[in-house]
Amino acid sequence: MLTEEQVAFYHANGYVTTGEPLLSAAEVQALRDALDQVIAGTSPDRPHLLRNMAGGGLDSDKVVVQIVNIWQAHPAYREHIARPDIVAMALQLAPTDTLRVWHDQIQYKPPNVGTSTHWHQDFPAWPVLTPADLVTAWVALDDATMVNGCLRFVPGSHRWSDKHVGLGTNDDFSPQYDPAQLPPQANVEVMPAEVPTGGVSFHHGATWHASAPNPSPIPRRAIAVHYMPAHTRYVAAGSHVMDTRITVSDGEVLAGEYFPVVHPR
Ligand SMILES: O=C(O)CCC(=O)C(=O)O
Repeated sequence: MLTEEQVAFYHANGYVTTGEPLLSAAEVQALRDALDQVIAGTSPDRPHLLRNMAGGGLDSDKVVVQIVNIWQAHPAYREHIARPDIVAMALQLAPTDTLRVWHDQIQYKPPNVGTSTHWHQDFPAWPVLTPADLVTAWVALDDATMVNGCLRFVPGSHRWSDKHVGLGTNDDFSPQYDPAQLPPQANVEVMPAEVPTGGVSFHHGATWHASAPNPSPIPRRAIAVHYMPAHTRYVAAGSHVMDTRITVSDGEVLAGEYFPVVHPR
């Protein structure tokens, strides 16, 4: 469980890392092996999406392997998204009577060619749901450091606005933003979130975050699970890669077979 200080840190800053690894070495290895199978196309089933997020093929010279809903492809990830320890922590950060998975997401930055994930907030990338109260549990499958492209956060940014229009990335990898959209007390400061193999960091749906390229010989594999509290509702006007899995009507709670309930079980 998270300490009271960690929960308070999350509410103040929009993210928190737990420090010590949560997953054992064997658990991490099982997820790495399953990831290899999914990428090779030899897993029991297929994920919802598998692509190079940077464009082009997986053999390109700039790669972020993005996989959405790897839980659909391999039982190791089906088990991972419902891990009682991570779910219990997510519930401390987003208290609710029913916690569902919106979707999961691998972002794998391969050695040498792994490229950047630009500064963004998750909520504007999810225009099919509201409100922004989702919490993401991001588990490192390799030591994630400043060398191989760990996450970076802007503390407190989840309190400024759910949708900062024009949030982008400068040449020096600092966030590009519009000061006119910030409250007077806002201080745009970037904090790296290094996470050891098997460790977890959590972030809020409106927190500014990014990860830099991976020019190192060390892979940077990670699995993010985006958890939604019970009051998350469908917004039919938006569009998203998960659209084809949504069966509820506009304004209804976003629920269904493809949005597994992980609490209560
Ligand atoms: O894994 C990364 O580098 C980015 C992940 C991310 O943007 C997210 O989990 O919301």
